[in-house]
Amino acid sequence: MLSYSMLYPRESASRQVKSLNGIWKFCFDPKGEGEKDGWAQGLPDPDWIPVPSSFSDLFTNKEKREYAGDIWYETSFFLPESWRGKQVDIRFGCATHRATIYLNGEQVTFHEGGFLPFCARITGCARYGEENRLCVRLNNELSETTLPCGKTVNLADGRKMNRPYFDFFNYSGLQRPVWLTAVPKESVFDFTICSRLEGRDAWVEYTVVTTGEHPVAVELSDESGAVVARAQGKCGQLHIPFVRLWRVRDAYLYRFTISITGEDGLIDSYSEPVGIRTVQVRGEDILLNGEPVYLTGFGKHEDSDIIGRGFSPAIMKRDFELMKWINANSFRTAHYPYSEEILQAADREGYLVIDEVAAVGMFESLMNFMEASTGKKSAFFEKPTTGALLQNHLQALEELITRDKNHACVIMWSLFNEPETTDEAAIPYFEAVFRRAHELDRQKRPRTFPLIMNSLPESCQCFSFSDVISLNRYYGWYLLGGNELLDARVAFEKEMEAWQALKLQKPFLFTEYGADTAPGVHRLPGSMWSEEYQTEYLKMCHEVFDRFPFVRGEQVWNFADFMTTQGIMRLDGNKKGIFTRQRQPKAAAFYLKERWSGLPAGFKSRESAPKAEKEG
Ligand code: GCB
Repeated sequence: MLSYSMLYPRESASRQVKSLNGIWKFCFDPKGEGEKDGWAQGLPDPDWIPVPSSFSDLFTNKEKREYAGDIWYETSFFLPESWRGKQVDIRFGCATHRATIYLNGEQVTFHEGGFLPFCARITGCARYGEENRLCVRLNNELSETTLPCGKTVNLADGRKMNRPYFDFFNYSGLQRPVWLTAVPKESVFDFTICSRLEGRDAWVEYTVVTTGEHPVAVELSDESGAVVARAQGKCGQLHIPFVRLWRVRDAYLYRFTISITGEDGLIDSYSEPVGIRTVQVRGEDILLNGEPVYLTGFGKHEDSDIIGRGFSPAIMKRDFELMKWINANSFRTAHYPYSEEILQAADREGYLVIDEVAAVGMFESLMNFMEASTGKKSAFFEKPTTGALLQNHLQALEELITRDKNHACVIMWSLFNEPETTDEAAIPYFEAVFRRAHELDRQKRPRTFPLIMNSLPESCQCFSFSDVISLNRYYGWYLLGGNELLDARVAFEKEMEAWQALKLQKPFLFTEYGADTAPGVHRLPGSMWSEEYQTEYLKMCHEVFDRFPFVRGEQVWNFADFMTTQGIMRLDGNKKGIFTRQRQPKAAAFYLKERWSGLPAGFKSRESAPKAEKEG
């Protein structure tokens, strides 16, 4: 179990929450001497910076934009006298990629991994009724034991540089909200729910973890506030007659409230919106509430102009509006866990989410795609770093599942992106990760991982671990593009026939397919990089998908253009977006909108399979 609570900070009669977002002090520390020089007590001659935001695109100076190494943040806050005697934490939405936290000069915690929340307990060293100084030493260097993977090299002038093994810019910093929280000493630490349906009723099994022994009561209320079920004890079941289920694009959220009461009344209460639904894989079907669903949507990124990977409620809102407009019903959190606020919005909007851990770059290859189709082997899981990497992977997985397990929107865990699977050495590593995901998840949601182009039916050693087979395929882009699109289709179908011949009896998803498209470039006839070609390419892929009844979803790469490392293969970033980085549509958006509006929810399920074949 984690040493801190992952519950999202929420106020209640017993809990206080104060935002620490805003303007902080900031210093680069290229020599890594800040700690020795006493920066934990306060930064010398600091610059200022907004939190949350990535730092890179705020500056006009190249060294700052591309900076790799230590960076320091500082802020101060006043702690009310009334918080004395409570358990006081600073909660970071994330700190990329690792952080040491100091309060009033004293180290309070260290956290590894840049995409999940953690808390620094400050009860002991906090000053009540006074100002407190908070300093953060952050480090954004990549290595083969970090998630995501990469390496850090030295340039001729002594500067460090990150070399990611993945295709997105290594944005870092305090990129998500930071909170100050006060909860009673005896408090709700965690809870887990798991629903079961029986006719028109639901049973919600729950477990609550608290830090004390006083009695616990839970209740479930509907959207009007009326209590529909109650129970006593740290674990039990709630019975909901005539349940309103959480459905795709038709979400209904109940409120789950936990209270601890003592001799003198309420000790703590915590409340969270929850959707009631079941998820299951049966044969080739993905079932939500027992009904087959076909996924439409995208692989996304947290990425936008200026703020980089910084959380922005406005960008989040625009993205959901665009996904609704285009008739998407799902997305994958490529290639790392997203801000909790995004999952809360997906719960509210009824979006299906494939929740991915930041296990990307586990194939030593520039940007993860350069050698993808060459058959190159990098013996990644034979490296001496594998043991330490696995530990970090399992830790990140525990944090992810603990954080996201109660979200109705999360229907699947993605445990890697495009790892090297053609080497037997990968097998024990996969075994450990897949097993752990099942142990951690009370709901036993399906597990998957997207397969890279050279993980083929005949060469991949690891696909059988997946409950759902996810393919990232670029026939017509990295392979046989442009005038060879017809040959691309032939090669693509050949691969699909080889999968079909295995009779896996599992659903397949396309978690990536896409073509780089420069917005505003129009060509008649279409040619690579033009908006016309993106549509031609997508149509070709869809014709292939529609021929195979076991394909149960399509997520285009990518929702929007996004920033990557500089290089000859990328023009101001990756341009495979259906929307531009500024969230305006390319021509293909109108084609997708039409295709997705016409697909029935249970497209290709047993009943509609013959029809799908005919249409294909
Ligand atoms: C992939 C990767 C993704 C890349 C994409 C591309 O297979 O999973 O991170 O951005 O290809 O566009 O090359």
